[in-house]
Amino acid sequence: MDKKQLNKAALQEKEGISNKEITNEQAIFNLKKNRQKHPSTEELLAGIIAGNTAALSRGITLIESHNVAHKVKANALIQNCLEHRKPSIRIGITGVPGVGKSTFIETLGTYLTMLGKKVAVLAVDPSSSLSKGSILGDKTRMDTLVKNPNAFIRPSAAGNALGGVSRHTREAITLCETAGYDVILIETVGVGQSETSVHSMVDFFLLLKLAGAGDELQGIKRGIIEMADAIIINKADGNNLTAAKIAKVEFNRALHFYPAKTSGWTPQVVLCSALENKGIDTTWNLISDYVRHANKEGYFAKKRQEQNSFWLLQTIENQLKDRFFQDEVIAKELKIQLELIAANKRSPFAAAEFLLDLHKTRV
Ligand SMILES: Nc1nc2c(ncn2[C@@H]2O[C@H](COP(=O)(O)OP(=O)(O)OP(=O)(O)O)[C@@H](O)[C@H]2O)c(=O)[nH]1
Ligand SMILES: [Mg+2]
Repeated sequence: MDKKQLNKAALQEKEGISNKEITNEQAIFNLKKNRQKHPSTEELLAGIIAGNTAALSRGITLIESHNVAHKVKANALIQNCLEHRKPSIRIGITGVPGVGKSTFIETLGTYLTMLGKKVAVLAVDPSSSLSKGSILGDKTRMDTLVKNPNAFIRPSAAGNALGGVSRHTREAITLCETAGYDVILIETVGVGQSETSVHSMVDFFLLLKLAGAGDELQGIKRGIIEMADAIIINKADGNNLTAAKIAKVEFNRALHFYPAKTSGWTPQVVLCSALENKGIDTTWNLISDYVRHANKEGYFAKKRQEQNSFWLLQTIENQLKDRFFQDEVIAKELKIQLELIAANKRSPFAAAEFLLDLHKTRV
């Protein structure tokens, strides 16, 4: 009897479970038993399909790894997950630091689990690393959700390249859907390109705002408002409530000046207090209305397809760049060409052409 069969037999004996159930259960058993060992792709896949959070976490760690062997494994895992994905709603949540994104996710996530849903939270933060910055704060602000058995919270490690972070997040979504999470919430802080990337991987995009502060103060770019399917005015509580009500009227008026969405959906403004659990149900009803609307129009699936095409092209672009800049010969020659340009001995275009031709000979 090999080790796998031994594990299977031990588990069967311990749990008294049938042969049919054994594959996934066995995988989880193996994962728990061999915590130090690297699980095989099959074990990870079976664990993820069974909704095991340890397997899901390890799967995400694998896709975030820069190790070449891990990348091969990660690609196989993602490929195998595709056909096992369950339907989900992907929601992006953005807003300036401190607007209350994490608190909002904590309240909305808890509400959704009370409706019987499984909720996964992924945080994209290009400005912080796992050990410092707001991500650690996020963990503490999702105190209740973190302990909820129907919730899974995963901060994304900040990579050097934003493209990397986004790609990992998108792949993490696939793993969460395979694990049976109905709602995927993606938190991103309004910095750099992160909202644009998150917008292109979600079905519904929520912008959290504060009343009484101008757009400039809130660091909100016009493009972000255009991307939003709903604007949530958070912290509509206590002394802030009156200002929040005024802001709602103003936003509703302002939204008329934005071009109509291709989905045919009219963005809505909702008052919310994440802290006092107000407006959370209204927000969810709104999202559900959107999903119904988008499904009826065939837009829901169409948008996901368009996003897939976008990510294919994006990935090619990123990988071509990576391959080019990681090539040692190119790196050396690039230095020389930069010096030639600085000395006015070569034009940037001629240098680019030279380097691209050189690269062509090396692939
Ligand atoms: N009064 C009030 N305070 C809130 C509300 N939501 C969040 N806060 C407070 O605002 C502060 C920031 O909340 P977070 O949820 O961490 O904000 P965030 O947008 O996730 O912040 P970053 O992750 O740093 O970008 C905390 O002190 C929260 O308690 C709310 O609805 N009302
Ligand atoms: Mg946060």
